[in-house]
Formats: sequence, structure tokens, C-alpha cells
Amino acid sequence: MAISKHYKNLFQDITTIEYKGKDSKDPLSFQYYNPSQKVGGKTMAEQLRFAICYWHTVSWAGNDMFGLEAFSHHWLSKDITDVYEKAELKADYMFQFAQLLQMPFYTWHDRDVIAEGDSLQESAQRLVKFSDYLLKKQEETGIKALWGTANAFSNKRYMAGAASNPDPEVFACAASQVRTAMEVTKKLGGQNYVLWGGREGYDTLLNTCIRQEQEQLGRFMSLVVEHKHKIGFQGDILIEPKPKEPTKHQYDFDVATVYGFLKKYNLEKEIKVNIETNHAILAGHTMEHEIATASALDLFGSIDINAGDYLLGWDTDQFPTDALEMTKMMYYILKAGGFKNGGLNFDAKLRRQSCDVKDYLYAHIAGMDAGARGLLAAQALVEDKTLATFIEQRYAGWQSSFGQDILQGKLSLSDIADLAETNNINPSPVSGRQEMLEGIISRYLN
Ligand code: XLS
Ligand code: NI
Ligand code: NI
Repeated sequence: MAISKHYKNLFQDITTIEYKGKDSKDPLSFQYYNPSQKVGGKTMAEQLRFAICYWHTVSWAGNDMFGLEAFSHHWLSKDITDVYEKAELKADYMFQFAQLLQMPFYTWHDRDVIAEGDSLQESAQRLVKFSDYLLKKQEETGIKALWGTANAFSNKRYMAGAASNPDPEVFACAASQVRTAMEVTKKLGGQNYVLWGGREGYDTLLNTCIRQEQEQLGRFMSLVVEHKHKIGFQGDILIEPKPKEPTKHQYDFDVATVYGFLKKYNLEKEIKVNIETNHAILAGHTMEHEIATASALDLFGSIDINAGDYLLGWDTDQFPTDALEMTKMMYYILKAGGFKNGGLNFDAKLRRQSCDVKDYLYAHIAGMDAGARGLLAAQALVEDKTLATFIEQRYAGWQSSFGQDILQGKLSLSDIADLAETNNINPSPVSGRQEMLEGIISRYLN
């Protein structure tokens, strides 16, 4: 078995988190997430495709902008100095968390998996070499890689962006990281490759040429797509929109902005989106707006699930525990046909005061239960066609020959205007029934 010599079991008294039903009082059990339960023709596990993330779970030590490291978990131990030993220990706990939580997938950045070396080449070699260990862990546990990505924002060389940097040599550094991360994702059977342009934007317009930077980003994405085909990676390439933070303005602002960008560079058939709840909120949207927009534009890929704080203007990455929010989100995911390669990745971190290892379990259990509860309600909404029927009736006029003639371009603006005037059209207002519909959704929560 692949196990680090530094490993010790921190979960002596805890075994796999099991489904115990709605009335369970055991906080280390699921009330709703029952992986093998069938919902809409698939199991819950297949519908939700939960993933645990490396960066918040085993890489983050509880520091924030004002406070130092608050966590002293064994895997963060500074006594272990060998990079490979450190990486093995982190991986052991990462996989143990996933196993305890019955989580089928995990996600990673290159720099989460193993520390960066002194040169680009050394960093790349480390990741490639260490991925054998991840592969062994995957084979032993059955846990799979939902996606991999490159961290092209932490190193100071990226302070003015990666692909959008004024210096083409920085672009080249990002190319090195992305090439390796893509190839390792393929080796690990990853189902998607994600690009989050953390610093692809600007801090001040005064030193920035937007046209130039967009051209660079367009080129970078085209190169990524070319490389995907060259190495025969079968998964999806996903861009993760975010409007700001750490930059003042990020080019991948929201789903609609990403669509415009992809169209301009003829990439809309090649790249989809990984949508994050907290990013949607920062962009002034709801999560369901972003999912429904992606679905309408045929861009829906995967989800980074978390919750933001409506009073704070940054990415607080909290665990999502609001089942009503989850219901709306799951409804639009189901309407989009459900996940293909994507899934629900917990891009969520504990609060700094949650400093016990058990807190990782409580947090994910709460999030997974909210997701499962949302899925159950959303599936019932889909099956009852409550919203669908209402919407169908609301737009029924467009199915008439008049509506169809307009849409099919058979009438000019003057033709339509003349028809309206000669027939003295005066349509009466129709209720949008917002409050009734909002009430109906809550009734589906059990
Ligand atoms: C940061 C992003 C990041 C991506 C992966 O806000 O959410 O965590 O998901 O680079
Ligand atoms: Ni994210
Ligand atoms: Ni985020």
C-alpha cells in the first residue's frame, strides 16, 4: 500500500461516514447523501459527482490577510523537510478524507501536490515523478481526479498576470506549468482540465493595454486547446470565471464575458466553464443565473461549490449549507442535462476557528447533505414539470404562426409594425407569478 512513513491515523474513532437518514442526530453521519440511492435514473453519487479539493483541505494552514497560520495538523508539520515525504503525507490525508466522506473525486493545483522547485524544469520533474504516487493512491482507493490545474498566480513572477503579462517570458513560464499540469491530468485520468486566470486582469488601467492582453490570452487558450488535441486528452477544458480578486478586474468576469471571449477566438466549441458560487456573487449574479446562462450558451462544464457572504466583498469560500440555494442550483444543472465530465467540487474552506481535523468532516458532511437535499427537491421539481409547464405557457405566443414568422425572419421591422398598427394590437398585462413560484420551490424541500 502507498503510505508515507510519517503517516499516523488521526481518525482512530471515526469510520466511513454513513447515510443514517433524515432523523439522524449523529453529526458524523449523512442525513440526505445516500450515494447508492437512485434519483432521476442515476445514483446520487453519479448525479452529484462530489470532489474534495487539495488546496483548502491539506494545503491551507489557516492563515488570512491579518492572521498567521492557525492550524497545526500533522500533514502541515514543518519537521518534515523532504519535499517528496511531505507530498506523500499530504496525499495520504487527502485520500483518507475522500474515503471517509465517500467522495468519488478530488481536484488539485500543481503546487498543492508538491512544492515548487528552484527552476521550472525541476518543478515539472517533481510533479511528473510524484504523480506515480497519486496514481497508486487512486488505484488503491478508487478515488478519481475530477480535474487538475496549474497555479499560475502565487509565484511573484505572475504579479502582472500569467498569459496576459506584459513580458512574453512570463507567458512562457505559464506555458511550462500548464503543459505539465495538463499531461499529468491526462496521466491520472482527470476528467477535465481547469484554467482559472487568477491574475489575468489588471490592478490599474493606467499601466494596462486591454487589447494587447486579450490577444495574449486568446493565443494562450488556443495553444492549450492545440496541446489537448496533440496529447489526446479526452476531457473538457474549462475556464473558471471570476470578476475580481486578487486583481481589481479579471478578464474572465462571468460566464457571458467568457462566451464573448471564446467567440472572438473561435474557441466556443472547445472550451466550457467551471462556475463557482462565490464568484457568481462577486460578479453581481446568482449561481443559478450563471448555470442557466452557461447552459443557454452550451458552455456548461463543472461547478466549484461554496458559499459567499452577501455582506463581504471577497471570495470567502465558505461551505455551502443552504439547501434552498442548492435546490435552485441543482434544478438548472438537471435542466442542463446533468453532469457529463463535470461535478461538484468543494472549493470551500473552514473558518480559521475550525481548527480540529474533525471540522473538515463536519463541513463536508453539511455541504454534501445540502447538495443531496437540493438534488432531491430539484429532481421532484423537474419530474412534476411545475416550472417547466409555467414557462411553456408563458412563451406559448411564440409558437403561433405570428411568433414563428418573426423568429424565422419572414417579416421585416416595417411588416411587424404595420401588422401591430392595422390590427390595433393592445396586449393586456399577464402576471409573472413570482411570489407563487418562489413559494412552490420551498415546498419541495423535505
Ligand atoms: C479562486 C479559484 C481557484 C480555482 C482553481 O478563487 O476559485 O481556487 O478554483 O485555481
Ligand atoms: Ni474555484
Ligand atoms: Ni474562488
